Amino acid sequence: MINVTSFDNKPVAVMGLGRSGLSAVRALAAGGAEVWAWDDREATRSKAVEAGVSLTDLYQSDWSQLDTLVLSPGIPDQFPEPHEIANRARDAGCEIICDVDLLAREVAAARFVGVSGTNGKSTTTALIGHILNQAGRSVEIGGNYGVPALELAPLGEDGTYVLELSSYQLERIPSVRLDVAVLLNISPDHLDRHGGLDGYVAAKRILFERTKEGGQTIIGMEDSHCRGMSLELMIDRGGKGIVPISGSARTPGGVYVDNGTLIDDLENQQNSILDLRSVSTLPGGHNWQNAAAAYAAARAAEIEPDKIAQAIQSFAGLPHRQELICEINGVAYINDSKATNTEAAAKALLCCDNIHWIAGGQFKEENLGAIEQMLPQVKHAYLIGEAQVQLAGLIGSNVPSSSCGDLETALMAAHQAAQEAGNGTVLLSPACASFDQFTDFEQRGDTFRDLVNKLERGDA
Ligand code: UMA
Repeated sequence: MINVTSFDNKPVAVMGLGRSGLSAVRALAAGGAEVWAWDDREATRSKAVEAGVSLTDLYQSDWSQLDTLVLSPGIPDQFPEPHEIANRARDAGCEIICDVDLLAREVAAARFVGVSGTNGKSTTTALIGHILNQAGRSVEIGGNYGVPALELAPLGEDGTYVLELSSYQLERIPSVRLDVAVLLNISPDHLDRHGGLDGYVAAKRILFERTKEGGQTIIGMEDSHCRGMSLELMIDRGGKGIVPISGSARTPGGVYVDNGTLIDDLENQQNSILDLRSVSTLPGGHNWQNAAAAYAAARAAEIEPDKIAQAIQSFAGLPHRQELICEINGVAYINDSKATNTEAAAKALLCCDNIHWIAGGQFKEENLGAIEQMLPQVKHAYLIGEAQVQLAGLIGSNVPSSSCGDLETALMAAHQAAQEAGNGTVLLSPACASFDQFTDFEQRGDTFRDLVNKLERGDA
């Protein structure tokens, strides 16, 4: 854990006592701050008290004594409506930050790599961390990735923090100075929270504003938003420190993947580095783009190409992202619970054949988007949660679908059909948020994995 000393003997407000809020309270208290901590949910407040946190009702507080509010990333301060505590903070002239900013203030000497994008952030963050680790570097990974920034170990100037940064966090990190910024891709997501697509894109753009002078910017070339931003950056920075990457198309002067082969063109040499088709934990073009980004970030840290290639090959992959749980009688069972939007689910569908597809939950979009083109791969869709009727309507009559209600019913139906066929894939790739039936995508994926393991053991 990091002790945050910048508020020694001063009051600081922390609103939201989830994972990031609780760790901020602990880190600030350990550094000598007078922490005023609050959460709207009574149950969460009780849990916090049990964990030793003393509460201060921020609705009753004298805000003139405060100059900083640490606001949990999930609590809005602008759209769809500003939270009342954010309004109070603003009216009192307080700065609104999140836990990641506190980390940056405290360990400013360390190197920082920030990874953002709509999809692929966690895999890329983990892969960069793995490569640096394999190269013997001192490295910590966290942020939106799941480990709150202040839970990480303190690092000195020879250490690197690799942080997954969500659009929510990017809006609250004024002190962060990145040595390497990675923007993978942008497709519509969290639009309500950012007041629309322009607001979401603007939040992602903050990544570049938080990059050190002389730092590197690694940027995906596979969508028009990122391509547009890279052009802007090229003009602003005279082409310096910008590394274009792609999982599918040639990006001169950058890192790209050509027919599965990772190519380093950073010095315009087009060096072949590795056949990514042999890396089973990074399937599909989207993961190849993640690998290209991680390779470029590792090269920015001056790690040798052959060491990077070796480390990519030993990457174990992440749970809930196209995670192969097992094969039963020739049928593969894949947990892709992290796919909470259509863009992410389409990527998993692209990688499989004869798919018994489990989808549904809370749908955040208006149409099937990129999934539409993948429907011919789907044998049958097993739909769950709040969105089951809406998804059935969007899928239409081209692909058979069933409304199954819950995950267990859907899995049993998919399992039976796939086993009768004797091949193919049972894929959980929901294209939806999980909150209608689960606490988060992790609980949804863990439930799926447990059920599949029971099927494998013959217990179900
Ligand atoms: N709360 C209030 N009032 C409100 C709303 C919420 O008091 O009006 C309280 C809740 O009762 C709860 C706390 O705020 O106690 C929740 O805060 P939070 O939503 O920021 O969640 P944390 O547990 O702190 O987790 C956050 C990130 N969550 C979000 O951004 C929504 C986690 O990202 C991150 O892993 C964690 O910090 C550690 O850094 C998760 C996520 O879903 C994975 N991120 C989104 C995504 O990836 O799409 C952005």
